Amino acid sequence: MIGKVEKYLLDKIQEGGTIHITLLDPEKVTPQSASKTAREVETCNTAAIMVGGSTLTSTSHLDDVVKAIKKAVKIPVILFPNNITGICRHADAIWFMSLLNSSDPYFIAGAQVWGAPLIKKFDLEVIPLGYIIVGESSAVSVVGRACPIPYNKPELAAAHALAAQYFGMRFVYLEAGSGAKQPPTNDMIKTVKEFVNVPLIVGGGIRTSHQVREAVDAGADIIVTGTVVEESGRVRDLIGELVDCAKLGGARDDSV
Ligand code: 1GP
Repeated sequence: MIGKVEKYLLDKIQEGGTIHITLLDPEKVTPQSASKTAREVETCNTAAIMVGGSTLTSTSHLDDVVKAIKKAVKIPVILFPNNITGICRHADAIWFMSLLNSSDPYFIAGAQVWGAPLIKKFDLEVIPLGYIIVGESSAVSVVGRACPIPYNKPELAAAHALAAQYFGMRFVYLEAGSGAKQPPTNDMIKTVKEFVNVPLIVGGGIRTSHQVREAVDAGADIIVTGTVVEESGRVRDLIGELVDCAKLGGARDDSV
């Protein structure tokens, strides 16, 4: 069943075209810094905050970070877990994600099995997501034991994305890894969009408004950025610029 947060994302894409989501890595923030950043990006019209990273963080720290963000902003907080330790009762929703090109069944369905009862207990909204790692080796590909899909093999990304859709996953995420030298290519985004009709999330290595514009033009429905927020002293300018670019996508009927 489609919950409140998912409906909110779908409506936003339907009405205004591509949306932007800010990713905060709990390992790299304090509750104070997270709430400050969240407030700043909310005023720049980012659509939601995702919380997650590739390394493990203590559950009490994750709790404190999510609670602080929730207190600071009205936009939804969506967990982006790399393991069962990424589940937190204070968030609005969780990407229930399967790393489709992992060679380890734990990251395809194992962690999900062990995490599911906790998600139910916490009454978190679940958004099923097919997660596909592309490009070069990265922290997320190492941790998730994935064999990243080469940038020049878009048809392989499309096959994974189509399988995700056939499994009933309602979003697909093309991930180049946080801080990647190069985001998923336009060709890859375009090819995946030709194959699937679920919303496509693109992230990893996006740092400039030019890159956002390219991803929007290629068909991304959601753009995720994390590193630029962590590294830049001018969060407001940068996110504002990225969000404006994401909006250039305009409303479209084929996105959902
Ligand atoms: C990583 O796709 C996200 O999971 C965001 O990547 O940190 O490179 O923006 P960046």
